[in-house]
Amino acid sequence: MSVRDTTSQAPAWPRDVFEAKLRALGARYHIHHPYHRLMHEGRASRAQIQGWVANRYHYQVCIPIKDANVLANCPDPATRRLWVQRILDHDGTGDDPGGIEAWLALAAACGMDRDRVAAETDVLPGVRFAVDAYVNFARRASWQEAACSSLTELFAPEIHQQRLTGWPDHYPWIADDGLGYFRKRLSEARRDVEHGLNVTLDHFTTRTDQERALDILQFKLDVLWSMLDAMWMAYVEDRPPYQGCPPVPEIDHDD
Ligand code: AHQ
Repeated sequence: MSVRDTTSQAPAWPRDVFEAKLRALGARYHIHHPYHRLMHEGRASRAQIQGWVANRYHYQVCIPIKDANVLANCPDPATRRLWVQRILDHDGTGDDPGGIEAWLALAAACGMDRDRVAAETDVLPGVRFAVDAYVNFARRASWQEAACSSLTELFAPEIHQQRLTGWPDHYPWIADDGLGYFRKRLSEARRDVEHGLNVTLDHFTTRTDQERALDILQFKLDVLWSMLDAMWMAYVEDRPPYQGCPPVPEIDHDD
């Protein structure tokens, strides 16, 4: 009998135990990835920071698309009124330029070409696949499952605070106004995750459902970890995709 079969008869965990098990997965949050430790400990080169900024831009611009899929799958106006704020936080409103603009300000503060970042010229295949897996998950899953997948932000305030605290000393070449995105997310992440956690604790009520919720959160942890794995290969191991491949042969043709 598979482990899953035995848990299907097991009683549901109490709400506080379920929450504790979700929070325990923080042990696998990308704050522990060697790439993040490299940046946090001040050991990242300018190129490694710039590579991270360029690739995380793809994640940032896909978040509102992911959240629009959550809205499209959610029949409840009260929930949509809360969830739509996540899109506005990134896309901006009349008086708030939004998180995507703040990320481009971070790129400019890192001495990068805003248009090149916005064109996603340097986004690595592995980053693109991980992020697209997240967007496609939210497209196909129930809105509650997609809400559960956003719970990696339970662990995000610490990582944003680390950057605000450490980067000015470690990376004085980054203009201070570039760190506004991280300041912005400190409060937004806390607000978002309170709603996302309540949706998750309320929706996943059988033991099988609760185990499913843990699997969903692990999937999202995999998304974040895989993005940094791709960046590690490219910017730390200096092994970008196709390095060492022979040139693609030119094929002559008439027109
Ligand atoms: O800047 C981040 C952000 O806007 C979001 C939205 C949220 C989601 O819906 O999945 N997750 C998330 C995250 C952001 N920043 C990451 C970072 O390390 O800067 C953390 C990431 C997350 O924890 O999922």
